[in-house]
Amino acid sequence: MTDFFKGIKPVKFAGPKSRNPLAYRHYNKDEIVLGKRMEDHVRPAIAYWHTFAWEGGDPFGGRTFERPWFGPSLDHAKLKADVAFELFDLLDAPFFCFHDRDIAPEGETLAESNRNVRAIAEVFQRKMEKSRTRLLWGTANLFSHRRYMSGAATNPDPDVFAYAAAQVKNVLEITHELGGDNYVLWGGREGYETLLNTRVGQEADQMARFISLVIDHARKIGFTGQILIEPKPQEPSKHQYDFDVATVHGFLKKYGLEQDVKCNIEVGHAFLANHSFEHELALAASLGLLGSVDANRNDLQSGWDTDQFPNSVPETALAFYQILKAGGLGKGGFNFDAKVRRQSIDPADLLHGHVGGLDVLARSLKAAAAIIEDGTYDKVIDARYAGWEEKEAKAMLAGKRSLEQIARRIERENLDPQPRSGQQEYLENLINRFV
Ligand code: XUL
Ligand code: CO
Repeated sequence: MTDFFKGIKPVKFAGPKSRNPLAYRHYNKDEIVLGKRMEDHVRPAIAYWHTFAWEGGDPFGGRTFERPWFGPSLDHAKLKADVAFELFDLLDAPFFCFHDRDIAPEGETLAESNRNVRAIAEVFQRKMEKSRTRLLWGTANLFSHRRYMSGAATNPDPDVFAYAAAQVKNVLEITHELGGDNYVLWGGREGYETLLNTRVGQEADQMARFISLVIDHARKIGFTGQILIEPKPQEPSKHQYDFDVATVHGFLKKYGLEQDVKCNIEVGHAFLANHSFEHELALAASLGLLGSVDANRNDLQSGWDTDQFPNSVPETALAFYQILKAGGLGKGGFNFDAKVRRQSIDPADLLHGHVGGLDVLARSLKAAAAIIEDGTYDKVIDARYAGWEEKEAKAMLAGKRSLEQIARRIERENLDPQPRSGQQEYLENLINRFV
């Protein structure tokens, strides 16, 4: 045991009336909601990068956190792993997620970097024998090093493409060996800073080839987890190719990859793309692309990806409703892609962020389940589309009627459809009964 979290007791469920700030008031992992354990609905994960690797810097100043594991050596990385698993245990977290560069230092060569990552993966392996925490997903950091400044898969230099591919091979294999349920591709630099120096068609071909290589290798090594793209419209690049779910879908369809790849949908990224989180979830579900979720929120004034912990039950409840209607997240989960603020320098702050975030998710899950159990809302929506259950409408939708036939029927039956209320205010009030 390290003494980093000295004096902090394991976080337990204590019920909504508890005044203990480091107890779960709503997150009760074994509570059954719609026939399933709460933990199995949420599948929460702790993000290594924000919680252990981030130093508290912003564009105007550097490190604010003083952590004993900040340093360049493998020993520092081992200490970081010790503290990470202590936090997983304290929070009773079922999952975690990492990038290769979060867990181990970059070496002089790729071979050395890969060895470092493997050394820490072996530390994880041993720790996972004693801990209940499992790997939700692994990923490669293809955006921090200067070699990736013009992209990884979409770099104009094929050697950078190859370097990135070699890096992903290593993390994919390690993710597989650690029993990870998913592998995530976030294209931080897969986009452009200026169109003046960019061939978008060429770069799309490169990105598709890269993803195909990952899919092929995953199959070859027997990885049965999901491969996920994480849409984001911008930041750090001015424009990112995986802009949003709709854009990713078009890309996957063009290259025939839609059966092999799903989406990891992040709240803050949806927001940056001028969508709501629930819009992205609903669309992904309808396209068969709903894979996993990065839970966080943006600051409404900053207009940037601030990665704060979720804090709004009404908003997250609408998201959970979409997830429940889609049949749940399957192998995915809720990764807290969220960091405490740079002034939150105490070890306890790391727990407050996760405890609050998890309680918000628990309340949101219960609210969404209550909406479904009550049934009124679903009935209103069913009634709105009920016309499509009728014979002629079904034939039209199935492509069994031509434009001429449809036009003839309108004349023959002298149809004059009357507008009906969209009932938005009624629906808003109805939902507010549950959130
Ligand atoms: C960045 C982001 C990443 C991905 C993993 O905006 O969300 O942390 O989740 O690379
Ligand atoms: Co993310």
